[in-house]
Amino acid sequence: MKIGIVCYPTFGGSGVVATELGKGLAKIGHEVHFITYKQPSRLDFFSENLYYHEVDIKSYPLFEHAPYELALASKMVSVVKYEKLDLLHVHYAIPHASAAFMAKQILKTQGIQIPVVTTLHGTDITLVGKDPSYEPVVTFSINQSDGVTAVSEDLKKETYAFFDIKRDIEVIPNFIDLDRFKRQKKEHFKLAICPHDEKLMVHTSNFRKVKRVEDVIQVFYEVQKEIPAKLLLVGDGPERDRMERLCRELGTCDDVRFLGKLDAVEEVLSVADLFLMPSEKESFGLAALEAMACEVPVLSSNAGGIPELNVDGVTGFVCNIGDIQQMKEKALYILDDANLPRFKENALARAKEFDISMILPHYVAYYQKTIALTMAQI
Ligand code: GMT
Repeated sequence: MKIGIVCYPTFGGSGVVATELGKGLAKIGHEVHFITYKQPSRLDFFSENLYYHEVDIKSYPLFEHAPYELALASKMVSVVKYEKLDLLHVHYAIPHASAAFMAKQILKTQGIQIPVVTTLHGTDITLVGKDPSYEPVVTFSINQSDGVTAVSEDLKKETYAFFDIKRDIEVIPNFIDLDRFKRQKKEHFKLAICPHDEKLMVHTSNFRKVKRVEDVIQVFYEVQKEIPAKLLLVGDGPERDRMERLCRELGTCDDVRFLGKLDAVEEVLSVADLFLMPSEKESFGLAALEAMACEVPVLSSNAGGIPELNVDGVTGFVCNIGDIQQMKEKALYILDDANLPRFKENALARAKEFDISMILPHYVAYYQKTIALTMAQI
Protein backbone atom coordinates (compact mmCIF):
# COMPACT_ATOMS: atom_id res chain seq x y z
CA MET A 1 0.00 0.00 0.00
CA LYS A 2 0.98 3.66 -0.40
CA ILE A 3 0.11 5.40 2.86
CA GLY A 4 0.23 9.07 3.81
CA ILE A 5 0.84 9.72 7.52
CA VAL A 6 -0.02 13.12 8.94
CA CYS A 7 1.22 13.88 12.45
CA TYR A 8 2.93 16.32 14.77
CA PRO A 9 6.69 15.94 14.40
CA THR A 10 7.12 16.10 18.16
CA PHE A 11 9.34 14.38 20.64
CA GLY A 12 6.75 12.20 22.38
CA GLY A 13 3.17 10.98 22.31
CA SER A 14 1.21 10.87 19.08
CA GLY A 15 4.17 12.04 16.96
CA VAL A 16 6.29 9.12 18.13
CA VAL A 17 3.50 6.58 17.60
CA ALA A 18 2.88 7.90 14.06
CA THR A 19 6.58 7.89 13.17
CA GLU A 20 7.22 4.42 14.55
CA LEU A 21 4.12 3.12 12.77
CA GLY A 22 5.35 4.56 9.46
CA LYS A 23 8.82 3.07 9.98
CA GLY A 24 7.28 -0.31 10.79
CA LEU A 25 5.05 -0.22 7.69
CA ALA A 26 8.02 0.75 5.50
CA LYS A 27 10.01 -2.18 6.90
CA ILE A 28 7.38 -4.65 5.70
CA GLY A 29 7.33 -3.16 2.21
CA HIS A 30 4.68 -0.42 2.26
CA GLU A 31 5.49 3.01 0.84
CA VAL A 32 5.01 5.63 3.54
CA HIS A 33 4.76 9.40 3.00
CA PHE A 34 4.99 11.62 6.07
CA ILE A 35 3.26 14.99 5.77
CA THR A 36 4.02 17.52 8.49
CA TYR A 37 5.69 20.88 9.14
CA LYS A 38 9.05 19.56 10.37
CA GLN A 39 11.07 16.35 9.96
CA PRO A 40 9.77 14.02 12.73
CA SER A 41 12.45 13.60 15.39
CA ARG A 42 12.70 9.82 14.95
CA LEU A 43 12.91 10.01 11.14
CA ASP A 44 16.53 10.94 10.75
CA PHE A 45 17.79 8.15 8.45
CA PHE A 46 17.37 6.94 4.88
CA SER A 47 14.97 4.16 3.91
CA GLU A 48 13.87 3.47 0.34
CA ASN A 49 10.21 3.21 1.39
CA LEU A 50 10.05 6.39 3.48
CA TYR A 51 9.29 9.88 2.16
CA TYR A 52 8.90 13.20 3.91
CA HIS A 53 6.83 16.11 2.55
CA GLU A 54 7.15 19.39 4.41
CA VAL A 55 4.09 21.63 4.69
CA ASP A 56 4.98 25.16 3.54
CA ILE A 57 3.24 27.64 5.77
CA LYS A 58 3.27 30.92 3.87
CA SER A 59 2.94 33.97 6.03
CA TYR A 60 1.53 37.34 5.02
CA PRO A 61 1.40 40.62 7.00
CA LEU A 62 -2.39 40.33 7.19
CA PHE A 63 -2.20 37.00 9.04
CA GLU A 64 -1.73 37.21 12.76
CA HIS A 65 -1.81 33.39 12.66
CA ALA A 66 -0.73 31.67 9.43
CA PRO A 67 -3.46 29.20 8.34
CA TYR A 68 -1.60 25.90 8.87
CA GLU A 69 -4.70 23.79 8.26
CA LEU A 70 -5.08 25.18 4.73
CA ALA A 71 -1.42 24.68 3.89
CA LEU A 72 -1.66 21.12 5.25
CA ALA A 73 -4.81 20.33 3.25
CA SER A 74 -3.15 21.66 0.08
CA LYS A 75 -0.06 19.53 0.71
CA MET A 76 -2.25 16.46 1.30
CA VAL A 77 -4.00 17.09 -2.02
CA SER A 78 -0.74 17.25 -3.94
CA VAL A 79 0.88 14.26 -2.21
CA VAL A 80 -2.21 12.04 -2.65
CA LYS A 81 -2.48 13.08 -6.30
CA TYR A 82 1.13 12.90 -7.42
CA GLU A 83 2.30 10.01 -5.23
CA LYS A 84 -0.92 8.10 -5.94
CA LEU A 85 -1.62 7.26 -2.30
CA ASP A 86 -4.12 4.55 -1.31
CA LEU A 87 -4.95 5.96 2.12
CA LEU A 88 -4.33 8.90 4.47
CA HIS A 89 -3.80 8.16 8.15
CA VAL A 90 -4.00 11.24 10.36
CA HIS A 91 -2.81 11.20 13.97
CA TYR A 92 -4.42 13.55 16.53
CA ALA A 93 -7.75 14.97 15.43
CA ILE A 94 -6.89 18.66 15.70
CA PRO A 95 -6.40 19.98 13.02
CA HIS A 96 -5.41 16.89 11.04
CA ALA A 97 -8.85 15.27 10.70
CA SER A 98 -10.55 18.43 9.45
CA ALA A 99 -7.67 19.22 7.06
CA ALA A 100 -7.98 15.66 5.72
CA PHE A 101 -11.72 16.17 5.22
CA MET A 102 -11.03 19.27 3.17
CA ALA A 103 -8.33 17.51 1.10
CA LYS A 104 -10.71 14.61 0.49
CA GLN A 105 -13.44 16.93 -0.83
CA ILE A 106 -11.01 18.74 -3.13
CA LEU A 107 -9.70 15.44 -4.50
CA LYS A 108 -13.25 14.18 -5.05
CA THR A 109 -13.88 17.09 -7.44
CA GLN A 110 -10.89 15.79 -9.41
CA GLY A 111 -12.21 12.23 -9.52
CA ILE A 112 -9.84 10.90 -6.82
CA GLN A 113 -11.26 8.97 -3.84
CA ILE A 114 -8.95 8.84 -0.82
CA PRO A 115 -9.99 6.97 2.35
CA VAL A 116 -9.07 8.76 5.59
CA VAL A 117 -8.30 7.02 8.89
CA THR A 118 -8.15 9.20 12.02
CA THR A 119 -6.40 8.01 15.16
CA LEU A 120 -7.47 9.67 18.40
CA HIS A 121 -4.58 9.97 20.82
CA GLY A 122 -5.80 11.60 23.99
CA THR A 123 -5.83 15.32 24.61
CA ASP A 124 -7.42 15.85 21.17
CA ILE A 125 -10.48 14.32 22.88
CA THR A 126 -10.06 14.63 26.64
CA LEU A 127 -8.79 18.20 26.83
CA VAL A 128 -8.47 20.39 23.73
CA GLY A 129 -11.17 18.72 21.62
CA LYS A 130 -13.81 19.25 24.31
CA ASP A 131 -13.32 22.99 24.27
CA PRO A 132 -16.31 24.72 22.64
CA SER A 133 -13.90 26.50 20.30
CA TYR A 134 -13.03 23.16 18.67
CA GLU A 135 -15.78 20.65 19.57
CA PRO A 136 -18.11 21.08 16.53
CA VAL A 137 -15.22 20.64 14.09
CA VAL A 138 -13.80 17.67 16.01
CA THR A 139 -17.21 15.93 16.08
CA PHE A 140 -17.79 16.60 12.39
CA SER A 141 -14.36 15.48 11.22
CA ILE A 142 -14.44 12.26 13.28
CA ASN A 143 -17.84 11.42 11.79
CA GLN A 144 -16.54 12.19 8.29
CA SER A 145 -13.45 9.95 8.59
CA ASP A 146 -13.70 6.61 6.79
CA GLY A 147 -12.08 4.87 9.74
CA VAL A 148 -11.46 5.92 13.34
CA THR A 149 -9.14 4.29 15.85
CA ALA A 150 -8.42 5.09 19.50
CA VAL A 151 -5.36 4.02 21.49
CA SER A 152 -7.33 2.58 24.43
CA GLU A 153 -10.80 1.36 25.42
CA ASP A 154 -11.03 4.26 27.86
CA LEU A 155 -10.39 6.83 25.12
CA LYS A 156 -13.03 5.18 22.95
CA LYS A 157 -15.51 5.32 25.85
CA GLU A 158 -14.70 8.95 26.57
CA THR A 159 -15.10 9.88 22.88
CA TYR A 160 -18.59 8.35 22.75
CA ALA A 161 -19.50 9.91 26.10
CA PHE A 162 -18.65 13.46 25.13
CA PHE A 163 -19.02 13.73 21.34
CA ASP A 164 -22.00 12.84 19.17
CA ILE A 165 -20.19 10.12 17.23
CA LYS A 166 -22.16 8.05 14.74
CA ARG A 167 -19.52 5.59 13.66
CA ASP A 168 -17.53 2.66 15.02
CA ILE A 169 -14.23 3.31 16.74
CA GLU A 170 -11.64 0.53 16.59
CA VAL A 171 -9.26 0.26 19.54
CA ILE A 172 -5.68 -0.38 18.44
CA PRO A 173 -3.33 0.07 21.39
CA ASN A 174 0.05 1.75 21.15
CA PHE A 175 3.12 -0.40 20.67
CA ILE A 176 6.85 -0.53 21.25
CA ASP A 177 9.92 -1.64 19.34
CA LEU A 178 11.55 -4.07 21.76
CA ASP A 179 14.73 -4.08 19.67
CA ARG A 180 15.27 -0.46 20.67
CA PHE A 181 13.64 -0.36 24.10
CA LYS A 182 15.45 -2.98 26.13
CA ARG A 183 17.51 -2.91 29.28
CA GLN A 184 21.11 -2.09 28.37
CA LYS A 185 24.21 -2.57 30.47
CA LYS A 186 24.84 0.93 31.85
CA GLU A 187 26.38 0.15 35.25
CA HIS A 188 28.84 3.07 35.02
CA PHE A 189 25.89 5.44 34.60
CA LYS A 190 24.03 3.92 37.56
CA LEU A 191 27.16 4.18 39.71
CA ALA A 192 27.59 7.86 38.80
CA ILE A 193 24.03 8.70 39.81
CA CYS A 194 23.62 6.29 42.71
CA PRO A 195 27.13 5.89 44.20
CA HIS A 196 25.74 4.38 47.41
CA ASP A 197 23.39 1.93 45.75
CA GLU A 198 20.39 4.21 46.17
CA LYS A 199 17.13 3.21 44.47
CA LEU A 200 16.57 5.17 41.25
CA MET A 201 13.17 6.60 40.39
CA VAL A 202 12.50 8.07 36.93
CA HIS A 203 9.79 10.21 35.32
CA THR A 204 9.64 11.27 31.68
CA SER A 205 7.06 13.65 30.24
CA ASN A 206 6.41 16.93 28.48
CA PHE A 207 6.02 18.67 31.86
CA ARG A 208 2.49 19.83 31.17
CA LYS A 209 0.02 20.31 34.03
CA VAL A 210 -1.84 17.06 33.23
CA LYS A 211 1.32 15.08 34.06
CA ARG A 212 1.23 16.19 37.74
CA VAL A 213 5.03 16.30 38.01
CA GLU A 214 4.62 17.82 41.50
CA ASP A 215 3.23 14.43 42.61
CA VAL A 216 6.39 12.75 41.30
CA ILE A 217 8.50 15.07 43.45
CA GLN A 218 6.25 14.74 46.52
CA VAL A 219 6.24 10.92 46.31
CA PHE A 220 10.01 10.93 45.91
CA TYR A 221 10.32 13.25 48.93
CA GLU A 222 8.24 10.85 51.05
CA VAL A 223 10.09 7.73 49.82
CA GLN A 224 13.43 9.33 50.52
CA LYS A 225 12.48 9.79 54.16
CA GLU A 226 12.41 5.97 54.41
CA ILE A 227 15.12 4.70 52.03
CA PRO A 228 18.10 6.18 50.14
CA ALA A 229 16.86 7.17 46.68
CA LYS A 230 17.51 9.42 43.69
CA LEU A 231 15.15 10.88 41.10
CA LEU A 232 15.77 11.60 37.41
CA LEU A 233 13.32 13.82 35.53
CA VAL A 234 13.50 13.56 31.74
CA GLY A 235 11.77 16.03 29.42
CA ASP A 236 10.89 19.67 29.45
CA GLY A 237 7.81 21.86 29.33
CA PRO A 238 5.77 24.58 30.98
CA GLU A 239 5.93 23.14 34.53
CA ARG A 240 9.70 22.73 34.66
CA ASP A 241 10.51 26.03 36.47
CA ARG A 242 7.82 25.47 39.07
CA MET A 243 9.14 21.95 39.68
CA GLU A 244 12.69 23.21 40.16
CA ARG A 245 11.37 25.68 42.73
CA LEU A 246 9.45 22.89 44.51
CA CYS A 247 12.66 20.84 44.79
CA ARG A 248 14.42 23.84 46.33
CA GLU A 249 11.58 24.33 48.84
CA LEU A 250 11.67 20.66 49.84
CA GLY A 251 15.48 20.62 49.96
CA THR A 252 15.75 17.68 47.54
CA CYS A 253 17.94 19.40 44.91
CA ASP A 254 20.99 17.21 45.59
CA ASP A 255 19.02 14.05 44.85
CA VAL A 256 16.89 15.20 41.93
CA ARG A 257 18.35 15.76 38.44
CA PHE A 258 16.48 17.50 35.64
CA LEU A 259 17.91 16.00 32.44
CA GLY A 260 15.84 17.94 29.87
CA LYS A 261 14.84 16.41 26.55
CA LEU A 262 16.81 13.26 25.76
CA ASP A 263 16.77 11.21 22.58
CA ALA A 264 18.15 8.03 24.13
CA VAL A 265 15.64 7.78 26.97
CA GLU A 266 16.12 3.99 26.97
CA GLU A 267 19.62 4.52 28.42
CA VAL A 268 18.18 6.27 31.46
CA LEU A 269 15.40 3.70 31.78
CA SER A 270 18.04 0.95 31.71
CA VAL A 271 19.27 1.95 35.16
CA ALA A 272 15.91 2.78 36.73
CA ASP A 273 14.17 0.85 39.51
CA LEU A 274 10.79 2.56 39.34
CA PHE A 275 8.91 4.68 36.81
CA LEU A 276 6.37 7.26 38.00
CA MET A 277 3.31 8.35 35.99
CA PRO A 278 0.86 10.15 38.31
CA SER A 279 -1.02 11.87 35.43
CA GLU A 280 -4.37 13.59 35.74
CA LYS A 281 -5.24 12.40 32.22
CA GLU A 282 -3.51 9.77 30.11
CA SER A 283 -5.21 7.95 27.27
CA PHE A 284 -2.56 5.22 27.06
CA GLY A 285 0.77 6.09 28.69
CA LEU A 286 3.38 5.32 26.05
CA ALA A 287 6.18 6.52 28.34
CA ALA A 288 5.17 3.85 30.88
CA LEU A 289 5.31 1.17 28.16
CA GLU A 290 8.81 2.33 27.23
CA ALA A 291 9.81 1.95 30.87
CA MET A 292 8.26 -1.52 31.14
CA ALA A 293 10.14 -2.65 28.02
CA CYS A 294 13.33 -1.68 29.88
CA GLU A 295 12.23 -3.85 32.84
CA VAL A 296 11.10 -0.95 34.99
CA PRO A 297 7.95 -1.38 37.15
CA VAL A 298 5.41 1.44 36.98
CA LEU A 299 3.75 3.37 39.77
CA SER A 300 0.90 5.22 38.13
CA SER A 301 -2.37 6.96 38.70
CA ASN A 302 -5.61 5.34 37.59
CA ALA A 303 -6.23 8.00 34.93
CA GLY A 304 -7.75 7.15 31.55
CA GLY A 305 -6.26 4.14 29.81
CA ILE A 306 -3.28 3.60 32.14
CA PRO A 307 -4.91 0.63 33.98
CA GLU A 308 -5.24 -1.14 30.60
CA LEU A 309 -1.43 -1.17 30.46
CA ASN A 310 -0.14 -1.16 34.04
CA VAL A 311 -1.54 -4.24 35.75
CA ASP A 312 -2.20 -3.39 39.41
CA GLY A 313 -0.04 -5.47 41.75
CA VAL A 314 1.70 -7.21 38.85
CA THR A 315 3.68 -4.74 36.72
CA GLY A 316 3.49 -2.05 39.39
CA PHE A 317 0.59 -0.34 41.12
CA VAL A 318 -2.30 1.87 40.04
CA CYS A 319 -3.21 4.56 42.61
CA ASN A 320 -5.88 7.24 42.92
CA ILE A 321 -4.93 10.49 41.20
CA GLY A 322 -3.15 12.76 43.70
CA ASP A 323 -2.99 10.20 46.54
CA ILE A 324 0.63 10.79 47.60
CA GLN A 325 0.37 8.59 50.71
CA GLN A 326 -0.88 5.59 48.74
CA MET A 327 1.79 6.15 46.08
CA LYS A 328 4.52 6.36 48.70
CA GLU A 329 3.46 3.05 50.29
CA LYS A 330 3.26 1.28 46.93
CA ALA A 331 6.62 2.72 45.84
CA LEU A 332 8.29 1.40 48.99
CA TYR A 333 6.69 -2.00 48.45
CA ILE A 334 7.96 -2.26 44.86
CA LEU A 335 11.44 -0.99 45.76
CA ASP A 336 11.83 -3.60 48.50
CA ASP A 337 14.54 -6.02 47.32
CA ALA A 338 12.22 -8.92 48.14
CA ASN A 339 9.70 -7.67 45.55
CA LEU A 340 11.62 -5.67 42.93
CA PRO A 341 12.90 -8.57 40.74
CA ARG A 342 9.37 -9.98 40.38
CA PHE A 343 7.93 -6.60 39.34
CA LYS A 344 10.75 -6.04 36.84
CA GLU A 345 10.16 -9.44 35.24
CA ASN A 346 6.39 -8.83 35.05
CA ALA A 347 6.90 -5.39 33.51
CA LEU A 348 8.94 -6.84 30.67
CA ALA A 349 6.50 -9.71 30.11
CA ARG A 350 3.63 -7.20 29.83
CA ALA A 351 5.60 -4.95 27.43
CA LYS A 352 6.12 -7.94 25.13
CA GLU A 353 2.35 -8.05 24.57
CA PHE A 354 2.65 -4.60 22.94
CA ASP A 355 5.56 -5.38 20.64
CA ILE A 356 5.20 -3.65 17.28
CA SER A 357 5.07 -7.05 15.56
CA MET A 358 1.81 -7.79 17.41
CA ILE A 359 0.10 -4.43 16.78
CA LEU A 360 1.20 -3.53 13.23
CA PRO A 361 -0.94 -6.26 11.60
CA HIS A 362 -4.02 -4.67 13.21
CA TYR A 363 -3.32 -1.37 11.43
CA VAL A 364 -2.63 -3.12 8.11
CA ALA A 365 -5.90 -5.09 8.36
CA TYR A 366 -7.79 -1.93 9.32
CA TYR A 367 -6.36 -0.03 6.33
CA GLN A 368 -7.36 -2.85 3.97
CA LYS A 369 -10.88 -2.97 5.42
CA THR A 370 -11.26 0.82 5.17
CA ILE A 371 -10.01 0.94 1.57
CA ALA A 372 -12.34 -1.91 0.56
CA LEU A 373 -15.37 -0.25 2.24
CA THR A 374 -14.61 3.16 0.68
CA MET A 375 -14.21 1.68 -2.79
CA ALA A 376 -17.43 -0.33 -2.40
CA GLN A 377 -19.32 2.92 -1.75
CA ILE A 378 -18.26 4.53 -5.06
O1 GMT B 1 0.98 13.09 26.66
C1 GMT B 1 0.93 14.12 25.97
O2 GMT B 1 0.66 15.21 26.44
C2 GMT B 1 1.20 14.04 24.50
C3 GMT B 1 0.06 13.38 23.82
C4 GMT B 1 0.13 13.48 22.31
O3 GMT B 1 -0.93 13.35 21.74
O4 GMT B 1 1.15 13.68 21.71
O5 GMT B 1 0.04 12.01 24.23
C5 GMT B 1 -1.17 11.31 24.08
O6 GMT B 1 -0.92 10.32 23.08
C6 GMT B 1 0.01 9.31 23.45
C7 GMT B 1 0.22 8.40 22.24
O7 GMT B 1 -0.98 7.79 21.83
C8 GMT B 1 -0.51 8.55 24.68
O8 GMT B 1 0.39 7.53 25.05
C9 GMT B 1 -0.69 9.53 25.83
O9 GMT B 1 -1.26 8.85 26.92
C10 GMT B 1 -1.60 10.68 25.42
N1 GMT B 1 -1.57 11.72 26.45
C11 GMT B 1 -2.65 12.06 27.16
O10 GMT B 1 -3.73 11.51 27.04
C12 GMT B 1 -2.45 13.13 28.17
